[in-house]
Amino acid sequence: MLMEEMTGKPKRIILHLDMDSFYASVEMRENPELIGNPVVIGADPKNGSGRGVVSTCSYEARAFGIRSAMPISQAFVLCPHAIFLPPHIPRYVDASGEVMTLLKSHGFPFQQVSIDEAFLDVSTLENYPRATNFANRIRNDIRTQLRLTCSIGIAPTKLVAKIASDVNKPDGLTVVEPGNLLPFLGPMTVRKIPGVGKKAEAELFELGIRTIRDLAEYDIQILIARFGRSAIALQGITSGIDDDIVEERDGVKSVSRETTFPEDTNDEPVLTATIDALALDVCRNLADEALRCRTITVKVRYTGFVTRTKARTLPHYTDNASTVRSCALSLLRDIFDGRPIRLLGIRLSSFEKHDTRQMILNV
Ligand code: TTP
Ligand code: MG
Repeated sequence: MLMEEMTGKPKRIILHLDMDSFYASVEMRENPELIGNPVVIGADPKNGSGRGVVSTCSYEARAFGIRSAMPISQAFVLCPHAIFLPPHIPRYVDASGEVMTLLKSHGFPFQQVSIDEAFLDVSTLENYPRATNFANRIRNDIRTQLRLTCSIGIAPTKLVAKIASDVNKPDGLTVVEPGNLLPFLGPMTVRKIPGVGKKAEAELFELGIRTIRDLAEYDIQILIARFGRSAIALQGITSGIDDDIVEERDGVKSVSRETTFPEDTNDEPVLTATIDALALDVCRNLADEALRCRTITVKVRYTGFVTRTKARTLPHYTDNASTVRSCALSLLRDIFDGRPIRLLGIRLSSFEKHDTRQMILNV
């Protein structure tokens, strides 16, 4: 408290969420027969002679020593009976959108940092027990609504929240209150600090710095001489002071709406009416953002969570609901196979900013 008064920095509570074995988990959701097996997503192993790398793998595969970025041939040697699958990126982008929509829905400042991780600034919850309850609610919602698991870290800064989300993976929650920073971080190797790679680690080792505690106790002048001003932030990690705020950095990349039916349905008039309503809804959203789009994607989730998406890119930009509607209906016809549908969605992307000045000049 005293430190906050001195620095004038408000006390913050930051939540970092990272999905567990993300690509592999999405594949397991699509195909539950995979659950419980070592699943490796990446290049084709071609019986051990394959080139390319592992994108990710299930925790069962990790037990064999398989890791992201490892040559796929090595993964094959470690576990030849693993199930090797090629990546289906649109599927993961879609699932990522579901996670991010759920996270954003609570109205806290939000920042997505990669396909499967994001920060929320939950300072307005005021204390750690409330933030912990909120995190458990998110975990539960992701589990029940999206059938995926995640790991969450809560801490006074983004950097520490990110480190925390990683320590109890998978399906973990780690809370680091301000008074616990040094006991939590102190014993960790400096390599745990995001941004400290092999090279920085080796340089720190040369100075005799192995753990974050060593770093915190080291003479800051020597660190600055060696690493420049960035050493201040590096050493400050244990103080809980960090100016890096949670904010959305990118513009809108997509606008989407989806509906989960109260009961799974394959009734065509119901599906058509739903597409009508979704098209109107997304176009209204587009107008609010003063955007026009070129790419329309329809998403269908059948009973049992098998999801299909299909996209079409138009030759021109549009914000017209009936154009979006007819394109979405034709996409739905392409992917609908008659099975009952649990969820139907439309996503618009590839935007241009609607320039009203330009329109007036063009008239
Ligand atoms: P990560 O969050 O690093 O990994 P993960 O979600 O698979 O597993 P963890 O439970 O440890 O968080 O990355 C998210 C996704 O990004 C991952 O599922 C696949 C992709 N990815 C790659 O394609 N190549 C890589 O080298 C890494 C690290 C990730
Ligand atoms: Mg992850």
